[in-house]
Amino acid sequence: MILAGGRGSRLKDLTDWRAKPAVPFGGKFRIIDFPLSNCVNSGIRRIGVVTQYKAHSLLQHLHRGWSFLRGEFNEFVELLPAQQRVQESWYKGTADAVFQNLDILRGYKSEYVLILGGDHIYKQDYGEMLAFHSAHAADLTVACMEVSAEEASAFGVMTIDEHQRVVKFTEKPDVPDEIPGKPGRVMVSMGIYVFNSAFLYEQLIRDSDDSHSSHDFGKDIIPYLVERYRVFAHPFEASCVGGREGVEPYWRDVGTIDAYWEANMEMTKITPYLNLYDEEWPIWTYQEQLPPAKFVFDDESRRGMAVDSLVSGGCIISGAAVRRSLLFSNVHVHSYADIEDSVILPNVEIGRYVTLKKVVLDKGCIIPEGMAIGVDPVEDAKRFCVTEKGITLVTPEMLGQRIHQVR
Ligand code: ADQ
Ligand code: ADP
Repeated sequence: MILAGGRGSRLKDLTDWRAKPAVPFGGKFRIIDFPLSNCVNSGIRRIGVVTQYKAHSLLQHLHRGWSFLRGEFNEFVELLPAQQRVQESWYKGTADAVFQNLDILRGYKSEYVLILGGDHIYKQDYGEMLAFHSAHAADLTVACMEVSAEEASAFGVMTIDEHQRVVKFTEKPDVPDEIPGKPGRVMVSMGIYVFNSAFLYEQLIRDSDDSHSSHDFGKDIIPYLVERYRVFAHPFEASCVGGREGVEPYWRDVGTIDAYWEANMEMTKITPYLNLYDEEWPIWTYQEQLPPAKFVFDDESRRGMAVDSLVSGGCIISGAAVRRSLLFSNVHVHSYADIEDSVILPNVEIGRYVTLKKVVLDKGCIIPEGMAIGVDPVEDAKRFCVTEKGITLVTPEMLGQRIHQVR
């Protein structure tokens, strides 16, 4: 069950029209492609995606790109939008989102249920986690990783004993408990859970009757279970795919514009942490059929190139220079334009003599000739959204352009 119903409001205007799991990432993908690909590559091919907030582009993407599993082989990606099936409310919390689909979930007749969020970038073999769960005869297994104490308050914080058993769990504490013997380091939940199915159903029913509960896994279910049942912590490094020696396993919450920009920029590095070329662990997505990217060298401007960049199908870079940037599909860049350290979402038109530095351009923007963005932060802040780290987010609405196309 992939939970894809939250808004992700720290992504500001990028999630005005779409849920966070539907936000485009990495020049070609959407965020949800990563957990979905992890499932398929792990051999988990009966998948429900729980949606709620602004789900249109997410549903469209799943419909177009994730219909390749074959029902005949009992493999599927099923869309589970909030629809007030069992009660007159939308999904109140993550546990309620699963509870409201309990009959559908029961119909899958599975022995285990894997529950995860739809909004992180990482590669993980959930099969390893399942094997761990089974070997420890656990009721619930939570994937965990170490973070610094400063970051830890955004997570569910766990204390683990020498047998990997979780002895304490606090959702987003103000003062997180550090790992004994490792000052400044904290063990946190990744929001990825393996449950024994019958046990999960029993607990969801119990929780649904609890009027004090907010019906959330992190806030309610897990703290309750830790005190009463066999809850184990599975270390991410044991199931992370493509990790490199001496490098922390790759997992990114691209929850803010700064983190989103940084994680995208990482992809333009010579050897990114996350290998998108790994045939053993492909990341699947939907992309419409488009002509190949085209580069036109212009003798006058002495330009027509992109370096240290990812350029998708349908793009034309004509007489312009692009450096350390990601161009999603159908981006046209015209002569004398200069683009650096920027993330350009699909269907964007960049006029002549435009300068972009550290900019995230939302889908459908038309940047008029001569405009400079990312050069004068004071001026930019009047029209656009400028982050603490100096990244400028620009949407068609901010440019006074109304969008008619389907996002
Ligand atoms: P958060 O990510 O802050 O913490 P939450 O906002 O509940 O928790 O989101 C979890 C997932 O559920 C997201 O993928 C989101 O899209 C989805 N979601 C949220 N509300 C939903 C709803 N009403 N219906 C359907 N889907 C919904 C969680 C855990 C922490 C853990 C972090 C790791 O609670 O303990 O540390 O994940 O990132
Ligand atoms: P510029 O402002 O950079 O001069 P143009 O829109 O005039 O941009 O396009 C310049 C070049 O881009 C053209 O010469 C052509 O090679 C290529 N181009 C533009 N549109 C298309 C298209 N629809 N199909 C193929 N190539 C195109």
